[in-house]
Amino acid sequence: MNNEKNVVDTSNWWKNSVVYQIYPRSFQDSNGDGIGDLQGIIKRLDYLQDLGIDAIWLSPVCKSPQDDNGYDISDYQDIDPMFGSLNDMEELIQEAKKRGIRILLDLVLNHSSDEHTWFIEAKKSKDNPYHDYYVWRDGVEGIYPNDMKACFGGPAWEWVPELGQYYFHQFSVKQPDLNWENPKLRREIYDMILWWMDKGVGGFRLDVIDQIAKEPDLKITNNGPRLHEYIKELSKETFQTGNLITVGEAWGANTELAHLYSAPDGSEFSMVFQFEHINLDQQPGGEKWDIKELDFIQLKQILSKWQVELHGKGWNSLFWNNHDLPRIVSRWGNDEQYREESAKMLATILHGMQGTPYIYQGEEIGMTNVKYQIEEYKDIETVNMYKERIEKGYKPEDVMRSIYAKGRDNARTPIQWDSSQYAGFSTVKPWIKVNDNCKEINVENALENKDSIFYYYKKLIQLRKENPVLVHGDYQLLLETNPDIFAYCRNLDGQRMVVVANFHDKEIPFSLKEEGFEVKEYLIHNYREEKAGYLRPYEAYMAILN
Ligand code: TEU
Ligand code: CA
Repeated sequence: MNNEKNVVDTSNWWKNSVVYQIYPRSFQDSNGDGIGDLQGIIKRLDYLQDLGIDAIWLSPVCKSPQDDNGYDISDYQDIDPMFGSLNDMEELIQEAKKRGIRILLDLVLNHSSDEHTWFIEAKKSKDNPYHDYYVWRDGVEGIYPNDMKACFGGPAWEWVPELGQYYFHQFSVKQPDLNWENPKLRREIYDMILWWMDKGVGGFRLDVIDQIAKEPDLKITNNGPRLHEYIKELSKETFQTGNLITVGEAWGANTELAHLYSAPDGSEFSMVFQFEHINLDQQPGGEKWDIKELDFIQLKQILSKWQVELHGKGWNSLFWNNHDLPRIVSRWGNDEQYREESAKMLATILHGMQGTPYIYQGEEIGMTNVKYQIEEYKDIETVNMYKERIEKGYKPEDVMRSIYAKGRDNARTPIQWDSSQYAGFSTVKPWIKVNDNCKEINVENALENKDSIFYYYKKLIQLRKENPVLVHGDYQLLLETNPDIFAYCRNLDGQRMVVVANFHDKEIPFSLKEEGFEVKEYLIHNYREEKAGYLRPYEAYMAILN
C-alpha cells in the first residue's frame, strides 16, 4: 500500500505513540528493601514491550529527601540511592531502547527541595549568589506577606529568621519555589536538561509547568504574565535541538492556552496535560476532597470540546489516571461486578480519540482504589489534609470518604504482579500496603486470560499503529444529550470510524442502524458478540463504517 498517510513521520513519532507512566517506588522492587527501583523496571521491560507501548514516563528518580516522593529534588543530575545509580539509569535507557521504548524524565522545575545546595546556599545570606534562585520577601515573623496558602496545607510563606525573610512555596515547606525571573537560574536549568538529553532520554514531562511564572505579590500562581516567554525560551534552548516528546502539566490550561503550549510549530511542547475533565466530580468552589457525582453529559461536552478545538491547531494528551489521581475503574467505572467490562469501556472511549494516550501503571490490569486505615496512608497531601480537616471539626468518616474517593495513594499501591504475599512487588513488606485484591487482580492472571483487560489495551495500542484515522481523523460527537451513551465519529479521507460506549451498568436500547450507520468491521469490542437492539452494561466498541 502506498498511502501517503502511512509514511512514518519520525519528527512527530509521538503522534501514533502510547506512553506508559511508571511511579518507580511502586512498580517493582529488585533488592528487597520494599521500595521499587530502576533495576526493577529493567526486569519488567519485556512485559512493557509485550504491551506495545512506545515510551515510559518515569516519575522523578533524582536525588531527593522524598518529602513529596521525589517531587522535591535535591540534585537534578544524580539518582536517588533508593532507586539506584546513574549507571542503572543509563542501563535502563539502553535496555529500553533495545525494545523500541524511549524514557521520559519528569522535570520538576517550579521548585526544588530545601536540601538542594542552591537553597542551602541561598539561605546563608541575602548576597549569596544563589539567594536570588528562590522567591523571597522581607518581613516580620508571624506577619505573612499575604494570605496565600500552600497546596499541601498551611501558608505559602516560610520564615527564615537568619535572613529576616520569608520564602515562597506553592507546595510543601520543603519545596521552595524557584525564581524564574533570574536568567542565571534559567541557564542552569537548560544546561541540566541538555546533560540529560545527551544521555539519550526520549523526552520530558514537566511538573506544574504553568506555575513557574508565579507573581506572589499579585497572588498569581498559574498562567503568570511571563509564562509563555519562559516556556518558549526553555524549549528553544533545549528540546528543540532533539527529536523529543514533551508534555507539560497544566492544571490551568484551557483550549486557547493549549494552542500555544502544543503549537504545531513546536515552539513550546508537544502537548499538555489539561484537567478540565478530571475536575468534574468536584463541587464548584470546593477542593478536590469536596466530591460530587460526575455529570456525564458534561464529561462528554468537555472531552469533545478539547477534541474539536485542538484538531489541526494543537495536540491532546489523553489520560484518565496518573500518580495523583484515583483509579479510573473505581472512580467512573464499576470495580465490582463489571470491573473488566467497565475498565475496557473507559479505555475504548479514551483510545478512540485524537491525541497521545497515557496508561498509568496498573491501569492495564484494572487495578482499583483502596480503603485503608488512616495510619496506612503515606501521601503528604492526604496526611496533612486529614489533620487539617479533623482540626476544623470535620467528621472522621466524612474525611475518610474523601480519601477513599480522591486520595493520591489510591494510585500508589504496589503493582500487583502475582498472587503471592507482597504481590510479586517485593520479598519484604512494601513501603505502602498492597491492595488485598491482588489475589485475583494481578499481571500473572491477566496474561493467562486472553480476554483480559491487558490484552484489550494491547489491542488498542496496536490499532493506533494500524489505523491512521485514529491518529489523524477529525472528531464529531454523536447523541450529545443521551444520558448513558458516549458515541463519536472519527473521519479521515472518506474513512469513517465510530466509537460507541454504554457508560452505565444497565442495558440500554440502542441500534447503530437506526442512527443511520452500517458497520463494516469491528476493530475492538468488549463483549464477544452483539445483542441486537441493545447495549449491555458498559458495552463498548470501535467499528469502521461503510
Ligand atoms: O502535581 C501538581 C498539583 O497541583 C498537585 O498537587 C495536584 O493538585 C494534586 O496532586 C491533585 O491531587 C504535581 C505532581 O504531579 C505531584 O505529584 C506533586 O506532588 C506536585 O506537582 C508538586 O511537585
Ligand atoms: Ca528497592
